This record gives sequence, C-alpha cells and structure tokens, in this order.
Amino acid sequence: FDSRLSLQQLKSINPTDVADGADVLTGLAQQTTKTLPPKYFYDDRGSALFEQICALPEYYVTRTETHILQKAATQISEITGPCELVELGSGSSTKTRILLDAYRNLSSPNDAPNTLSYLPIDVSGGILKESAIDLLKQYPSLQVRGLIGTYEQGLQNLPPAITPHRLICFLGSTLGNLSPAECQQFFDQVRGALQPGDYFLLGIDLQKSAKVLEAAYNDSQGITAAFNLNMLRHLNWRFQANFDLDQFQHYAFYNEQQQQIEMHLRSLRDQTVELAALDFSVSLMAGETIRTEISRKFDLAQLPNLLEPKPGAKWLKSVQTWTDSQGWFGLALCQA
Ligand code: AVJ
Repeated sequence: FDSRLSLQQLKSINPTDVADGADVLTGLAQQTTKTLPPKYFYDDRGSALFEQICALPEYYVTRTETHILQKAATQISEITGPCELVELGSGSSTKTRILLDAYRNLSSPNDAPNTLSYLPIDVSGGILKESAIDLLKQYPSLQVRGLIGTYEQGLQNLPPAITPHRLICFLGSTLGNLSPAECQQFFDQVRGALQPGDYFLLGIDLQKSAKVLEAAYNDSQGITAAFNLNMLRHLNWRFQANFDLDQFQHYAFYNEQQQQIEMHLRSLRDQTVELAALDFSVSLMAGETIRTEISRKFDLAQLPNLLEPKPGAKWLKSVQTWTDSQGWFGLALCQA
C-alpha cells in the first residue's frame, strides 16, 4: 500500500519532553478542582478501551450517530460534491466508512471511479495506522495521508487538498470535551484551515435526561471506569509518574447546571504523586477528585451561537442538520 499511504508524526512522543506536559502541570496545579486534559485518555490501550465503550449497551452515542450518518451520508456527499475527507480524532475510522461509501458512489462526469482521499488525524499512532491499512484493503481507489498529533497540530499542518473542496469531520461529540472558551478557539482554527466553500461536519451529543446520561458514563461492565483510570497508567509511562491505580476511583455524574457530564478520579487516601519527568509532585487529600473530562451536552437550536465568530472573523454557516427520532444526537453540515 506504500504508494497510497503516508503517515506523518507531527510531534515526537518523547517521555522526557517536558514542554509536552505543560498542560498536565497547569491542570494539577489548579487551586480549586485539579484537572487533566482528556487527550491523555488516548494511548493505544485507551483507544482500544474507547472502542469497547462505543459498543456498550448504555453508551447510546456512537450507535445513534452511526444511524444518523447512514441516513444522511448520501445527502451530504451530494451537497458537497467530491471532497477530501479530513477527520479530527479519527480513532478506528468506523463511521468514516459510511461517508467514504457515499463519496465513492457519487457519479463522476466521465464515469471514472472517484478518487477518494482521506486525511485522518489522531494522537494514537497505533490505531491510526491499523485502521488506515484496513481502509486501503477495502477501498482500492483510496489515498490515505495520516497525521499523528492533536487536532490543533493537525489543523495547522494540513497539506494542500487534492480535491477542489475539503470536508473536515469532527464526529462523536468530541467537541463536548472543550469549554466554551476552548470551543471558540477551536472553531477559529477550523475556519483557518478551510478555504471559502469548504465544509465542516460536526457531530454533537444533545441534552437528555440525567438518568440516560449517567448510565452511559457508569456502565455496568466497568469499561468506562477502566478507561478513566487508564489515563493514570498513561501518565505513569509518559511522564515517569507513580500514580497507584488502586488508590483512585472512577466517578462520573451529570452537572445539570453546566449541562455536562463530568468524569473525575477520586483519591482514596491522602497521597502525594510524583511525575519525575516533569519534576513535579502533587498532593491529594482523601476524597479529593481530579477532573479528567467534561462532556458537554448541546442543543441544536444553539448551534448558530456556537459557530458565531469574533467580530471581523470568518464565518462558518450551518447548511443542514440531522437528528434521530429521540433527538438524542445531532449532526450538522457547515460551510465556510
Ligand atoms: C469521545 C469525548 C465524545 O464524552 O462521550 C466516553 C469520551 N468518555 N465515555 C464522550 C467518553 C467516557 C466521549 N468523547
């Protein structure tokens, strides 16, 4: 597949790279609630656990979004015409196949097969490479240019598009991990990476009962708990830390006021943890928590507010939205 696959590591994963852990230091030094950035969930083991979460009976998110994509994909491809697909946080690229199928089926003027171009961006190089190889087997006319890095790094390092237009996909409600301020910054970066006429496809989880939400983040098999605790194992490896996973407990709840699920790790005793590579230690009291993730729940009617740029900045307009029969998840096609 050599001629159809290229992979580029955007920033070396070096366990002693102190600059890389600045976000960990900032989060753990917080006076009020200590926090850790959710991107540290996704080492190869964490990405595999996340795939298991997606298949859980309680985790409606992936199933519902897949269902909506199946309904909407043909329409999306017809609206945008031939497009290069860029995916932020591509993971296993399972949902991407639905879009690739739609773009493959787009009739081209001379009946020649459409060239398919896919640019996945993910911090987890292992899962990115595996899924790229799977895709190349299944799509003979597919070209994959993978970027290993954060979506910020990816958006700033996009190579020129192969097709006239580009569709940047941000699925699975990863947007929910961002605070309102981070959200604004993120949309600025997306607008910066798009040419006028390019498209952006956004999948967002919608507000619903606390009962359904809390079940989705406290599954009966304990996979979400393992996923949450795995972040500490990842930090142990990456920053030579000494978190004892037995001394922390998964805790997830719906914060109704902020309309967000919060995932925390609760310290089971007074303890001090060292992160040797960062030359830093953090003390926790028994019962104190570290917040590892917010997962905001949105309202499709608020989408225009979410997309509104700062005065003078470029616009991203919502072209069409889709949802499921219960209104649990929303998909929005936007255009620059
Ligand atoms: C990938 C961020 C959308 O918030 O639902 C799943 C991650 N965390 N279970 C989410 C997650 C716990 C997921 N996102």
